[in-house]
Amino acid sequence: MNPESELHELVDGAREVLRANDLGAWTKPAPNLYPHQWNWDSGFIAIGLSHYDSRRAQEEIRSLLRGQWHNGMVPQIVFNPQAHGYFPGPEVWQSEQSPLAPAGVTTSGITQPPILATACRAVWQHTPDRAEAQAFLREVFPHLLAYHRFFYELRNPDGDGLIVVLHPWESGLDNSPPYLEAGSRVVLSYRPTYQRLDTAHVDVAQRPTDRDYDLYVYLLEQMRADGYDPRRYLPHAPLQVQDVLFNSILCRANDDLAEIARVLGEEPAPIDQWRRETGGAINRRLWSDEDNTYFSYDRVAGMLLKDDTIAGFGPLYGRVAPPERAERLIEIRLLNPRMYHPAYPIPSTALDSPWFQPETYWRGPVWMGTNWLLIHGLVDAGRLDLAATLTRQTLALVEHAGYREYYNPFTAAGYGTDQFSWSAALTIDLALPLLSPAG
Ligand code: 9WN
Repeated sequence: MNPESELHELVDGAREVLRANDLGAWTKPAPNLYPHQWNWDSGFIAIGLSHYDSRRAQEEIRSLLRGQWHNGMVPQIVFNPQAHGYFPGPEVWQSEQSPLAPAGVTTSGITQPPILATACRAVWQHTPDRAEAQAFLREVFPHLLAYHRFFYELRNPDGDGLIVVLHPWESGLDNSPPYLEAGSRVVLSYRPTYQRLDTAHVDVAQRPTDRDYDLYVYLLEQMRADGYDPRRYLPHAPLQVQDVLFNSILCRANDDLAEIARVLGEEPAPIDQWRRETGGAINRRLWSDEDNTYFSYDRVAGMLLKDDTIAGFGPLYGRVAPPERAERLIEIRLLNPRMYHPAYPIPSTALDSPWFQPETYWRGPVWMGTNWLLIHGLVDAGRLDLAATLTRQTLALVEHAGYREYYNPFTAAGYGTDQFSWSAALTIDLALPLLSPAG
């Protein structure tokens, strides 16, 4: 599998996808389905770009930061005024009505998994001109600090560092079973009126259901009525999930932000403290000893969301799982062919979950982004053998079906949009270290 010439082809093809989706200073996630700039997509894209065009990678981050809110939030979407055909667009979000929103740009009113500091550190590492690399960090550091402070000041309702997600789209894993469960308890006081546009591009069976969208739009409208201000909205928010993957991503981003602070001669201690708090809370509140895994917590219902998904492995990536828990996660679950180890791992939902569907979005298919997170988690858990195998298996998906949005875990059939930017960007990041410098 993946001999050197094929890896070169994969990298070349990936660069071509990123070129085709490049809109000058930022990259759309996909040609038609996603015509705006997305938060964690741009983080992954910047990591890929940084290997061969660090200036353009820096630009990707700067573009995203144009959308940063006055309270520090970096939004899920920065809208492209030229693009149409994505629902919900700027006319639905109406960010300009909120006093917290930035001027001169329209965005959504929620955030996404905070890999941004991690991406900035990678861009800094890969920038050949060291003075330029340092200047980039100096420029972005206050923005990253404000973003993380937003979480600890405004999304930390229990004061213990366990950050709360208020909309399934914030999780990045929109229709993942914990959100289906927590969402099923939200009482919609009316049925929102809207027209979906995603199913014009992708087979309906591969996307969230209309019922899922009713919840998405309803929550959007609830938040919009409060100007997307967590101070006003959070106290009565009907969906509040302390998401294990989101918090793990934040832990690792705190490590990267603290490192950035050290490089700049800034004070890393408060960032290290955030990291300790969140890591401690994940281990105290989200671990289920009887299930050998971590789960997200439904803060409205006051219970763990015991739906078995890839998010449970998040603490490997976040470097918060103690060795004994990491071992149980890997041996009992990750390598179990009935749960997370089909021919093409890692399924986004466990194979034996009642929610599992191999072709539907976050309910089973394999995604490059989550595999990439897990590969890093395995490296940090000292499982270099497994990380190397998973890297090959992940690249095999692209070899088989191209740069698709997600893949069937049994057959590697590709689903969702084609030409998906983060699948391309992460192909570059995973394949390049496997190529010999002369090759
Ligand atoms: C809503 C852009 C985004 C990803 C998410 C993925 C999908 C959007 C949608 O596409 O979500 O944010 O419209 O379905 O779930 O992770 O960032 O690629």
